[in-house]
Parts: sequence; structure tokens; C-alpha cells
Amino acid sequence: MTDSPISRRTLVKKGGAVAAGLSVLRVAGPTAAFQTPTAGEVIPWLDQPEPNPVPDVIVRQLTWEELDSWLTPPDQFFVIKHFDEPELNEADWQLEIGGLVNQPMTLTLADLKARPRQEVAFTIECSGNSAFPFNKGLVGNAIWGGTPLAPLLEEAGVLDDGIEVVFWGADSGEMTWRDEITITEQFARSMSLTDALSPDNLLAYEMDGADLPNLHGYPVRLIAPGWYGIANVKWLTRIEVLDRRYQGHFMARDYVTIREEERDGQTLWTFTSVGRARLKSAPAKVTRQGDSYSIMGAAWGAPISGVEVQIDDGAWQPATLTEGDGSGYTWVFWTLDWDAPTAGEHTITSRAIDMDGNVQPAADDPLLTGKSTYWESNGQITRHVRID
Ligand SMILES: Nc1nc2c(c(=O)[nH]1)N[C@H]1C(S)=C(S)[C@@H](COP(=O)(O)O)O[C@H]1N2
Ligand SMILES: [Mo]
Repeated sequence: MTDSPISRRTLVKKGGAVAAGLSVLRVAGPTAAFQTPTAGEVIPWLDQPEPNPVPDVIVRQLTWEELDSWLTPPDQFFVIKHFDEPELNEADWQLEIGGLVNQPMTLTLADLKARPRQEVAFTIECSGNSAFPFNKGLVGNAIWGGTPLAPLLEEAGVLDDGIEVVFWGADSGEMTWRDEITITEQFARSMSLTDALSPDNLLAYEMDGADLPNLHGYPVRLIAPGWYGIANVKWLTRIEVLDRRYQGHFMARDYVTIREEERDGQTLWTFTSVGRARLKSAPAKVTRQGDSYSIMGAAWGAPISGVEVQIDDGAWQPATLTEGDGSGYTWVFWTLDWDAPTAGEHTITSRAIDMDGNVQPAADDPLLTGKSTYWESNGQITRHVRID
């Protein structure tokens, strides 16, 4: 390290970037009644998640009542795995970049770590979250560290015909198509070349500063901020550029949203692959301190400008945003004081509003009721609580 003004400036700049990434900034005034949004005794929801019928797929979920840090502790971070859990090791692992590129590449973990390191705080949500009574907690927030994808694709030199980038994981499972063809398909998801070249996409090898835990994709996963969980391919082994759309199981068969829409009085069914995150919020918990009650929750899926809360059939009340980083990639925490609730059962519903003024849809919005698949269920969530 030298004392030259340039390196000092760089240091300050780096320090600032790290601080911005690691610390959470207040995006609104201080909360009125409590020092932290989580102080006090938690009153558990009456509508607890039902038993998980697919423990091999939904390995872990967030318990909303336990939410008290903006970064989700790894042991509370939800896990989804559709196939087996690969056990990759650094010595054998390598990443291939191929297909329609000038210069195919083979990279080791050391090669990736030798490249520029970048961090992004990103709240991942599974697009199936809150679609069923057993999956209320498929969302979590972490700081992901790795190397940006775009410069690697540029170095490999995508050929003119290349329009699509496929990301393959090491996990695979048996798939039968049209009752006739049974194959072992590797987990894969794709993106358009334009989307893949987003400067925020990372080949991530760290979660909150430590190696990726195995269940989160060790040694390397794609982190595509702003996309639903499914795009963030874990246990990544191969990236390939194609001259056509990729139609693997998780692009074209599963994680497809089917909607019934009206066009000029006619019914039209649309089929779209699950893509970018959607505006959403959830009440996390009700807490009590003496006679004072407070509701706290989270909002994510877009840059959040506000959250409103409805208690029973009352008016929508603006909540106070307490923590967030303003990036639009992470969740924002909110609180609302609940003055003198009456004894008995109550419902609590939240709705997020984004910077463009869009409001999270009600559960009975035609956009959601016209949907026959459960993916992308970003409707308002109502929780039930009893005050004694
Ligand atoms: N290789 C691979 N990547 C995957 C999956 C998977 O089953 N295999 N599941 C996807 C889904 S559906 C989600 S919601 C996220 C979940 O990420 P997490 O388990 O790290 O929370 O990973 C995605 N990436
Ligand atoms: Mo998912």
C-alpha cells in the first residue's frame, strides 16, 4: 500500500462502496414507538404455515415471526432444490462458457476469484411463495459477492447469431415428456443476451462474505438481481450462448404462468415463463410492549416508495419505512403502530407501492384471479392475529 493520493482516494471510494453495501440506510424517519421494529413480545399469527408436503424441494423457509434482521441469517434463508443436492468441490469444479462464442472458456474457482469482485444486496423470492398455506416464507435477503458476468461474456466474444444465454446447474432429475420420452435433464434456465449482459448479474461465490453454503449453490451460482428465484441457477457448471430460445423444463414447462385474459370480448390464454420479480409485501409480525402494539413487515420486488396497512375492514394506513437500501433489489422493512386494538381476532393486510405509483394487487385482482398457475402470486397477503 502506498501513500499516494490516488490510492487513498481509491481506498475511500472502496470503503464507501463496502459501507453502502453492508449497512442498511434509513429511507424514512425514525419509527415512532419502538427503538427497533422488533422490540417487544411477538404475538404469533393464528394462520401458521401448514405442514410442508414437499420437504425435499422446500428444504427451509423463513419464519416471519423471527424476522429481525435486514440480512437473513443463513440458517433462516429459504432453500428450494428441485433435484438432488450436488456436492461439488473446488478441485474438480470448473465452469465452461461455450456455444456461440469466439473463444470458449474454462474457468476454475481461482480464476473467478482473481477477477474483479463485486457485491450486490438482493432479496430473492421464489415465484411460488405464498401461493399455498404451506409456503409463506420463500424469501430472503443477502449480500452476494462474486465477479460480474457481462465482462466474461464479452471476453468470450458472443457471435452475431447469439441471442440467448443458458445457465446449467450440476443437478439433474428424470423427466418424462408426452408419456414417451424419459431422460435425465440437468437443471437449466436461460435469459436473453440483453438480460444476461446486465452489469448487476454476478457469478456469485459468496453469501454475506462467506463461501456459498452448499444448499445455496456452492461453489458458484448465478445471481440475477431483480429476477425471481428460479433464474438464479445454483451449482453452476456451464454457460452456453444459443441462436434460439431455450425450452428446457424450467423455462417452458414448469415455472410457466398461464393466464386467462380478455381481448375484444374474446378469451385468450397466455403462457409466459416466470421472469422478473413483482411488487409484493407481507406483514411479518405483531409485537406488544406493555399496552403498545406494533405491526412490522417487509416489501420488495421493485423500488418501494411506501407501504399501507389495513386492519380488519379499516382504512389503509401509511406505514413507516425503516430499513432498506433504496436499490430496488432488496426488501424494505416497515412498521405501523397499532393503537389500542380491541381484544379478539383481527386481520392485517399490507400493500406495497413502488416508485412509479404501482400498487401491489389485491388478492382478488383480475390479474391474479385470471391466473390458473400459482407462480408469481404477488397478491396482498392477509394474516390473522388474536389480541387478548
Ligand atoms: N441448480 C439449481 N438452481 C436453482 C434451483 C434448483 O433447484 N437447482 N432452484 C431455483 C429456485 S426455484 C429458487 S426459488 C432459488 C432458490 O434459491 P435458494 O435455495 O438459494 O434460496 O434457486 C433457484 N436455482
Ligand atoms: Mo423457486
